[in-house]
Amino acid sequence: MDLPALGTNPELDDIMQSARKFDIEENLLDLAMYGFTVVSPERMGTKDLTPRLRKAILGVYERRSGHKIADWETYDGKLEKFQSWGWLLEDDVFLEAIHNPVYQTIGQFLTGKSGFLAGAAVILKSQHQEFDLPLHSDSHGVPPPWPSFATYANLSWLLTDYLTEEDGPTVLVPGSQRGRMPRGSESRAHVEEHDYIKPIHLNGPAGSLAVWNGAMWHGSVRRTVPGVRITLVNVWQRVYMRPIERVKEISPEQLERWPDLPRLLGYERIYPYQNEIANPERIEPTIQAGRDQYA
Ligand SMILES: O=C(O)CCC(=O)C(=O)O
Ligand SMILES: [Fe+2]
Repeated sequence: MDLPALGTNPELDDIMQSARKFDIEENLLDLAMYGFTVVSPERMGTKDLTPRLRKAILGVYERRSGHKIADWETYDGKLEKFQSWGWLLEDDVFLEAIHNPVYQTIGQFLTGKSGFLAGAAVILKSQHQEFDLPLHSDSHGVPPPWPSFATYANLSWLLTDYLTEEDGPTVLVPGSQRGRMPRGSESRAHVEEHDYIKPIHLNGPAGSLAVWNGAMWHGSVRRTVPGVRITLVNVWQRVYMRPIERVKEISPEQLERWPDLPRLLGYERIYPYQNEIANPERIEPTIQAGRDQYA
């Protein structure tokens, strides 16, 4: 039977039909069962996007920190402090990336069609940092028992290779999205042997999209080779949540090129109210999102 064609769950049917079109049904199954997946650069169809995202990131980094990295492949020094959130409206290539249809299908699978991009951060990492990020969950403020659906989704553009442990990859604990926050020494299970927590290293070439349910336990290991790991992190949330980043002005040019930006970035919200509900047409989608986890 062709279930997505039967119209029994219209919100889900749309997502599943897109998934079939883009050949990512197996990725959605990984996400549903294990909590994470990696979509290959070929499937993302973003071959030319990767170098442009890297270039834009290094440009904004230079502007924010005053530090220029001439060659990310060989750079082996210290990275300067920089504002890690608030990247989306800094360069049009970031907006181009969030219009990738494979990316959007996955964001919607996890947070519903009303899900929105709550923030964009950049992580740069050289072997100078000598730091293993403890295992944690990004589902801040969500008490246990956690819902069966994702409240947060992390869609990370891997802009450099994550092929070996030396690259300093993210580590993830498959299945942990169903539980609770890690406690005590559980947070160190990726750097010390642990009897029941078995983290794995994320693996994918530059240009992959790594996606995990935000509830999932993850951290990272230090980088031990020259060069800079470059990651663009996009966090999606459900419509009832508060965005991570402060609302910024979308320029008239950006709005003209991408009229869906206010919706995608979660600017079209019903809450908080001022004196009156200014946009009553926003009420129904929010209520529908409470009826159906894919809405
Ligand atoms: O640097 C990493 O690989 C992990 C980053 C992280 O915790 C996150 O993106 O939420
Ligand atoms: Fe995290």
